[in-house]
Amino acid sequence: MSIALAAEWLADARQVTVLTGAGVSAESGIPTFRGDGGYWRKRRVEELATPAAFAHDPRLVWEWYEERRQTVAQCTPNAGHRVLAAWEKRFPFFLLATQNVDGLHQAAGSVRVAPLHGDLWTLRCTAEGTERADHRTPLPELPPRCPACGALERPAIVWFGEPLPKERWEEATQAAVVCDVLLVIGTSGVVQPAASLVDTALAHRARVIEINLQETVLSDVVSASLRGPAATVLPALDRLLPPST
Ligand code: BJW
Repeated sequence: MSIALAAEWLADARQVTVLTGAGVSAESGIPTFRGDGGYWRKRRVEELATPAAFAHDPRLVWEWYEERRQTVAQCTPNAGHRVLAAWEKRFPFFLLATQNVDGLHQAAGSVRVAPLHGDLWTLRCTAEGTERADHRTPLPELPPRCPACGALERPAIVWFGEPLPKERWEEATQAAVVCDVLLVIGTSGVVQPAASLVDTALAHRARVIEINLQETVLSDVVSASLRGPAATVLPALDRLLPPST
């Protein structure tokens, strides 16, 4: 698949939807979940990001998040994030559904964002369900406690076995239904239901373009795959588009 053809599809598109994963932030210095370096203290994400893991050892789970908060706090958006932020002004309809919790799309200027898996900087009270933003890292107390009632707080993140935020998910699904092009960037495509946006878009005759360093479980079903780092491929694609009016 040539990048020139992908650029032609994009140039013809009015409605563009994007699904991003950890790979889009890799070049900002944030490790991905799977593959090399995808483990934390020899544990897989599937063992840490669950309500059961938190109930069993909230401090351990919080230590993982604390480490990630410290990493992310030092990272800035890369050229891939910036191109996607610019594209929301280019296309008449644009939605960026992200599985990432790092906030780098928003930091790059993206507004039309549907965060499917939550936010690293929001804490939720396990007793009352109230949420508050807290950007301090390290947090003064680990695990943190709700300032109002003293109950344990958890990260406001979607763990395995938990439903995605209803409104965000509906928005993303609708955007996959109506789009001309779905870009799937830097995700292994193994986590559901986010990955099913690809099937939804294909079922509604969209062209689906994958951008990834390597082949994934989605590569056989998408319309086209572009191999390479997102922070290089996205600017290259952008340069091939006609000037926006
Ligand atoms: C680059 C690059 C560069 C590197 N440039 N590319 C159907 C079938 C089977 C299972 C299920 C199913 N439906 C649901 C499930 C269960 C489960 C699931 O999917 N399990 C599978 C793992 C088997 N899903 C759930 O439980 C979800 N909830 C749910 O379904 O609820 C149903 C329900 C309904 C009603 C009531 C109750 C329940 C929730 C899923 C939550 C996922 N959460 C996590 C962790 C928390 C977030 C956090 O702490 O950060 O989200 S898991 C983790 O994986 C994280 C990510 O967002 C997510 C996706 O990972 P991602 O982004 O794809 O990263 P990687 O590392 O996998 O891949 C990186 C890619 O980038 C690679 O391909 C690299 O090659 C590439 N790359 N550098 C371009 N520079």
